[in-house]
Amino acid sequence: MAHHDDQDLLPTPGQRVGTFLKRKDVSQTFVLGIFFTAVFVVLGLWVYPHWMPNVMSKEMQGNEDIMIWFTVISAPIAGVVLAIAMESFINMHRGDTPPPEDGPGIKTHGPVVVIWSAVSVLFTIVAIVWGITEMNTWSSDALAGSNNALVVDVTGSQWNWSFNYPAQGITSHELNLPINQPVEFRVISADVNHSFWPVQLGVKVDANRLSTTIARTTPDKLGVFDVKCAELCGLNHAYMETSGHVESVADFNSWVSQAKATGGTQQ
Ligand SMILES: [Cu+2]
Repeated sequence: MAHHDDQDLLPTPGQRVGTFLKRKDVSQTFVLGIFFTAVFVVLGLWVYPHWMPNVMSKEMQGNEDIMIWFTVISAPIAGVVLAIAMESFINMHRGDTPPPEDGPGIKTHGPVVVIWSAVSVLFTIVAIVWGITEMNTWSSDALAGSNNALVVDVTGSQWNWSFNYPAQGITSHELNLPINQPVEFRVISADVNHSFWPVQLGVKVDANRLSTTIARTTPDKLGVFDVKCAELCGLNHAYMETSGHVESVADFNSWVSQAKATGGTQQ
């Protein structure tokens, strides 16, 4: 266990940075910091992608990319914080009583404040610029696909979703979408605020009572996706979910004609 004399408790002015870096606890923290950073990079690049929902649209791919890369670039921060915590834990004084007096106050260290602030600003700028660029791509994609977009009117109500396809003339509690065709969800609520979230399609938009909100995406993978409500909307909010299907164009068309044959309303 390290012996702490008064010297250890003194603040560390700039000219003593060299001495500070040579301290055993500091170098141990440094090594632990590198180790934990590597762990978070591995988690971000290889583990998280398996835990996250399937990617069934370009928008979802964009969401996952930003989450993965932001985990990687912020790994050193989490790594260093965890290393300091771990170092303190390893060197804790079991059974000690705390010193009767406080050590000297910690003085502000200019360069540390400047570097810390600059790094935080840089991270924020990366997130903002990345987010805006991504949103811009989405809007221009949506604009390019708006002529042949499939329109689905989505209504949220306590506590289920219903889907109306105006061009096809059908209403259903099932959400079926043809693959590779842009879709425009026009979302509204019949009662309280909900939030329409087709998870694997990578979009989410509020469902309000008096104004229609729009979310656009293009499903590019066949399969099942989850439809959830992402706004606490009452007792059965957690159960306000269903599943949707991305189908081949032929399957979608036969579902539409089947639904029409049964009177235009599918349950
Ligand atoms: Cu809801």
